[in-house]
Amino acid sequence: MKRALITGVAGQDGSYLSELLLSQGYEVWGIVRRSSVPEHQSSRIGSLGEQLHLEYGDLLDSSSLERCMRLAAPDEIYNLASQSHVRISFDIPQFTVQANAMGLLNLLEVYRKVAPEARFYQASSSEMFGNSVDPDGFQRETTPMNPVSPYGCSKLFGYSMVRNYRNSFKLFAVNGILFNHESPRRGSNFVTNKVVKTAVQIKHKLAKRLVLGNLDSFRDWGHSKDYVRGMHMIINHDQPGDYVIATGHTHSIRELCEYVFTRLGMDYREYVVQDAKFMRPEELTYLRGDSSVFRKTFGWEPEYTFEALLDEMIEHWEAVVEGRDEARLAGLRSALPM
Ligand code: GDR
Repeated sequence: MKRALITGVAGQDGSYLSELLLSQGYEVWGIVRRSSVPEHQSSRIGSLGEQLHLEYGDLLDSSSLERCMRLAAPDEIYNLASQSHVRISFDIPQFTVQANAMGLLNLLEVYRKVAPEARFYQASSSEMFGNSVDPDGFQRETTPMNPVSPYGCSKLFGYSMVRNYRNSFKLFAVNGILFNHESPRRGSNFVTNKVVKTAVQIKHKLAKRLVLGNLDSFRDWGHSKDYVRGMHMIINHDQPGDYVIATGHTHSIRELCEYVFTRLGMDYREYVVQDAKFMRPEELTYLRGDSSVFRKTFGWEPEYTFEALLDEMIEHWEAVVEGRDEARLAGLRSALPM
């Protein structure tokens, strides 16, 4: 039986990856940070119950990482934990860099010393590209990286350290350079879920308007479920490498709003307003990933289109509002986070 250790296990990707690995017979260990809401009650991983081995730990506490590494004795380590919100990284830049850069380095060091035979996956990000675009309109593995946010800078450090450790210490350490990936489990302060959730609220008269930042940036949105399959493929390849995972399609925030509101029988222009507080000091304006190296190497294809992804998210929030998901209805009535 293979053993996996996942940081960020209670997040969107951590929960889908846990389900995937458990379905393949893995013993799955997850590191969770202590918070006032016990993680085993989290709606994302709560249903997995005792199939998951959860341990308290923190990327900023090396001794906790070492304890978890020894307990889990993993064959595969997935570092999915981070301060993952780009705009908020401008408010808390030092914490973001500590968690995403130093935290990753802490984990790499424990990996190198305690479990060097294991394989290591780092959640790298398209945010590392910043506003670099190849002449054909895509970002790919060879596109220059010029991040435009504290988050992007911290991720570029992590990406580089993983390559450095792979080359210096002959470790099987890899990067997945993932473009935006969403699902009903996405946090409500990321734009897809914010748009879908608020549009459903508006339709059911639980909200009056949707307050957004920049409507004219473009993103390449896929489904988290498709992308965690990709993580597992990369870490199980016969040689370590770094790969872009993306759909190759791009849409603006405006197009996202238009699709979601139209599906719900409304015109987004009547409800969407802009507020500077949701703008970024420097914006990454355009993302469109070329994942042909990854597709060719692994035969991967996404199962979800942009429309199928949003339809699933709409159906999720409709179920919540219509009272088919009572537990979540209470949360829906509370003020929206940023
Ligand atoms: P992103 O995702 O920054 O690309 O990073 P996010 O959904 O936060 O923003 C996407 C785009 O939408 C614009 N936008 C808004 N964004 C948010 N969050 N809230 C708003 O109200 C709003 N209005 C407009 C943004 O300006 C941006 O252009 C995500 C994260 O998951 C990262 O951790 C990950 O690495 C990358 O995707 C790939």
